[in-house]
Amino acid sequence: MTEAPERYVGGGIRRKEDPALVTGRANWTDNIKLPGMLHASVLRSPFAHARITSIDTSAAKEQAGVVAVFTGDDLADEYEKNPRDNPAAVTGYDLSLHERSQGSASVTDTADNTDGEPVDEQTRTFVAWIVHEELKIPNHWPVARGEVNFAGDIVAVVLATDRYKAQDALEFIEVDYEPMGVVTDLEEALEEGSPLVHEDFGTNEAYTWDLTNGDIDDAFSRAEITIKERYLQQRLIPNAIETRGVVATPEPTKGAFTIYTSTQIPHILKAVLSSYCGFPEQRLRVVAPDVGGGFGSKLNAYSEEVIALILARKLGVPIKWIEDRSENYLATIHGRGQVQDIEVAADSEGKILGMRVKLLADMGAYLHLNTPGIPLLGAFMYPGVYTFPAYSFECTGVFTNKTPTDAYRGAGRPEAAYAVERIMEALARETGLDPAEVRRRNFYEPFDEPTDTPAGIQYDSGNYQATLDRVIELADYEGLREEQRRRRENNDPVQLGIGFSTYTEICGLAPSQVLSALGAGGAGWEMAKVQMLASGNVEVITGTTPHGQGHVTSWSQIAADALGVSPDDVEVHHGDTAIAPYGRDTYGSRSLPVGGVAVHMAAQKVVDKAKKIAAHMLEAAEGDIEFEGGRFSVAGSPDQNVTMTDVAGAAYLADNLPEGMQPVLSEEVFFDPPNFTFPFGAHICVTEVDTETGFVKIRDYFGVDDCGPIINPTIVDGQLHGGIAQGIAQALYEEAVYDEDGNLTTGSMVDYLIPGAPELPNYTLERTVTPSPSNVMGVKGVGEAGTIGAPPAVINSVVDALSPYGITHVDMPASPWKVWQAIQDSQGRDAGTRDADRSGRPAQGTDSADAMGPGEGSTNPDEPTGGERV
Ligand code: MCN
Repeated sequence: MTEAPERYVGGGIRRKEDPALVTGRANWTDNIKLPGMLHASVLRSPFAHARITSIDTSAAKEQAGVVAVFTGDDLADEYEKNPRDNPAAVTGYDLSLHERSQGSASVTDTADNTDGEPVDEQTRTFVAWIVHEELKIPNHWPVARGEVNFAGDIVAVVLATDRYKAQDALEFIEVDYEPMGVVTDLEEALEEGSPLVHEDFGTNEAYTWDLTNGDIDDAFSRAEITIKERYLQQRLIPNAIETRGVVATPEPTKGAFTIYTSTQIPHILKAVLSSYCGFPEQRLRVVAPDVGGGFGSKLNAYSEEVIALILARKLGVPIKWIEDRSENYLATIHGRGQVQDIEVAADSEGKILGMRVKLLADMGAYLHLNTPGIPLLGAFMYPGVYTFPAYSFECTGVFTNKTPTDAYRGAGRPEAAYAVERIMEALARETGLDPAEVRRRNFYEPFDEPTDTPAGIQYDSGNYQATLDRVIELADYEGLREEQRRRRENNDPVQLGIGFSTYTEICGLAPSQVLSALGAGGAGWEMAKVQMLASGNVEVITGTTPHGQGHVTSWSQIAADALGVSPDDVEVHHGDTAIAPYGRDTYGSRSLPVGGVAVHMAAQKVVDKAKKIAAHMLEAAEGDIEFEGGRFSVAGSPDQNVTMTDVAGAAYLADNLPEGMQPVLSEEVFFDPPNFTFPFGAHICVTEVDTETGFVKIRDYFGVDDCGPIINPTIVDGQLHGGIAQGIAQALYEEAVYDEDGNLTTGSMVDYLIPGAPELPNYTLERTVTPSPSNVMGVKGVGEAGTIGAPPAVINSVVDALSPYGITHVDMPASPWKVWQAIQDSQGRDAGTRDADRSGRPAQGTDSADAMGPGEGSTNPDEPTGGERV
């Protein structure tokens, strides 16, 4: 690892972003007001699946302030004014025009529009991650044509002089729908005779993808213990503070447009919109102003962005659309939504011999940018921190009449960590080993260079024992077990649970070749430009797009240390394709291990050039020049020196540079790492479970995480706090529930429970540092780590508290109802043998016999929230 000067890196300097954010001086998309701007509002389908038989917009057009109303058919010719020969070659993505022959050849007739005109022969889609050559890609029109496929699909757009007038006019649009069969359940969707989301495919199966490594059948035939479990990953709704919003405006240059949008991916979006709408890419500028969070949901190209752009082009005026919170719940992507069948084979000592995983993954009604690829980010992570000889994985993507799914913090990896960490508990139970011990028996030995995994990839570095040992110490594990024993013996109505999670994850999304091999379109590099102005002050231009992660601060620290200046002298520019034409944006905890490292490398290049100039100025050999604290001096003669500022001035004036050297100090780097990074950690969640009410309180939460060397400990703590909070939210509170007609019944924050500060504990966090060989700084990402580590720690804790009842599983979210019902069920089934009192408490000395069997008794179909859980 290259040594970086340690002045600011590693220090918890305050976030430079915050003064503007906390004093109302941030520039959100909704703050943008442009002359002549029209406001768009969209009408959304109330049906999850229906044919549109007619749309009458005449009354809406008569409403005060309304300028225009458009249906899907009205806009059908607007998307692609100047079709490009090969969008994929230009953007790195093959986005908008997939041949419609995939999956089924006889499909064009069903794509007729309502006027009976056949639509073009190509599929219009936002999907970029083509996981499989047989992937079925449905037509995804920004405004529906002929058919709606989920409640929330856009059926018409109103443009008016203000947002309220546009919204009011929606009520005057008359749409006749002919309801069609609805499917919301993943298993039902695959049954013969199920309603089809896209009839032309003849199936709801979007794809099946598999992976096998080692002799999996042999592993299971040799095993003394086999365990099979089914876990459910409920759907989650991402809740960024700022909802989505977009302003598209024509620029004075003919044919040029700027789009301001609340996005995580201005660069990728530029390529997508250019391709989808047939815009010359060089005339499109995408700006992500201040963005109030995304958590993966803004890692997408959305219909409303296309609508704003094509209408700005059609009418020649700025068009603005701002999402309200109800729309956010319906129409911004959802996360998770999987049925996980997992099996392990082990010997009697608890050593794993093999693992089989079968997933059903809910795609929802359409494929968004990465929808089919999200479960595959988990495919490589089910083995977790455990090494064993054989592994098989199979995932089937399933269409349902629900909001499309895509990346939500962790994206595929929380699902994997949950399944493996839950089944490790089952293995501990089966072998009678302590949960910590069964984990230790299966850990890798500590390693600091790439090491093969059961899934056929290579982890970069790891020391899982160290994090587990430390978290056990930190939590006083022995003391906790002692307290648990006391409570059990005293028949305490509030039982104590201790839950482990030892996780790793794949992040720092990166190697272009690997991403390409997975069908994700490649291009995992990141760009950074570092330029010293004549004054010696610094500008950093980055291709990352922070929306809460503090890159301005972190990148300032990195550049400041390399260049010997103060972070206050560094300005970081991001999120504007006119300033940073190249970039691969922010997601997959990639920004530091790829983009931050690129900043470091570019700054080093500046120093290297400056050193040559300094040598020239000091009339010394370059090899004799030392650089420290912003000063170049001649080795052994410290008085002979020039400052970095002197050198920057000389480079700018260019009147006395070494022969042949170009002026100014400005260096650009494109960094494409050789591997991902794999942060890891060990968490212990301590819960108090009220056996009379089913209420779960998280009493303590301990975490020891390792994301390599730290740039800013305050930011890392913040990332972990937020991430763990989101993991706890999945474990105990949040769930998107649909009724059988495909209505989202948790359509507001009243029904969709987001925990606030009172529900969350104080976290006790520490870190170990295991540098990654994937980059010169040794850093690993941390943005999703908490969300990945937390859910199994919480559920393991709840189940641990309930183990005297023989309860072996409670599905997420472990609501008071589910916990209470699990207790009732366990007593009902075991009434003859269990000596529990009427309050539902376990009797003294009750053992943890498996009354319900692994995976059984965990779903509670009578739960009052009702609806489809996955
Ligand atoms: N960091 C550090 N030292 C490390 C690792 C990280 O100081 N060893 C710092 C970095 O310098 C950066 C921050 O932690 O300032 C996060 O870096 P990284 O782990 O590279 O993650 P990204 O910046 O790529 O952020 C993406 C990640 C993801 S995928 C989601 S989802 C997520 C998250 O970040 N969404 C967020 N954190 C979020 N935080 C906020 N406030 N809002 C969101 O929407």
